[in-house]
Amino acid sequence: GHGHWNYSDQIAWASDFHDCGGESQSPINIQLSETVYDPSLGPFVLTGFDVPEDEKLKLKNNGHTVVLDLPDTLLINGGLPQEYRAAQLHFHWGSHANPGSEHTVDGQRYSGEIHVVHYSTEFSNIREAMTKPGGLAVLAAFIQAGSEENPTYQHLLQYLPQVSKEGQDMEVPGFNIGGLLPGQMDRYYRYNGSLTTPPCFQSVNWTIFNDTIKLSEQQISILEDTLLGDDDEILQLNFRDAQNMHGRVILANFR
Ligand code: 1SD
Ligand code: ZN
Repeated sequence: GHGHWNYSDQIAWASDFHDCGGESQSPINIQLSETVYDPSLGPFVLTGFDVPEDEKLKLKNNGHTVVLDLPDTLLINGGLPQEYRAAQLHFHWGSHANPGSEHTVDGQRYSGEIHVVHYSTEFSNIREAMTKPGGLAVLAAFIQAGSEENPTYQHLLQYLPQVSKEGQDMEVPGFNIGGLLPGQMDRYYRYNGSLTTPPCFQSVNWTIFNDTIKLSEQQISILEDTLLGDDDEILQLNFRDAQNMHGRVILANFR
């Protein structure tokens, strides 16, 4: 019914949430041969992403993903046409048998994807910004298996068992949030799209980093196997299918 949605019923989203049927939807497949080089896209400047331990951050299982609220002192003041303030970050993942990133590259899906959601400092809060063109900016990066444990990710993954049920939340100590993003942030793709969940507002300036994040196989399993969704089943495969480009162009700041 209205207001409720799930990943196994994506085709029905547009009947309850009009924008989900729009022409600037996310995620998309990044077809590399069709990206357009734009040398005017500058480097990112992230300010305040190293959060001190005594500052507590809320971690919550919302039934669709796990969300870490970010202090409003985290700012992006480069790489985008205006200044944006961080609101929260969350993840999309698959299952042991299937990868679960939202964006794909030449049809390839990665194990998972992190989204760091920001809103334009022209607005006083994210609610106001999320309905306006360019009101939001999401930084996205792919998660894939590597040979070593990722120490920054342990800061978060260790707490997942404590928020395993839908609606559970807790406070976690601050850490270096920037360490959750790829080591190299100089190469990225850029396009105009939407929230990947209902209400699918078409207000997102998307950045997808070329460099990926490496987690150990065991860390990826913790992400895939620890949380329960709104049906009390294991929360897995929480990604939306690739949406039609409808003539949109994907820019790349490198070639
Ligand atoms: O899925 C998230 C949703 O949970 C919420 O965070 C929203 C912004 O308020 O963003 C979408 S997404 O497009 O970043 N996946
Ligand atoms: Zn997301």
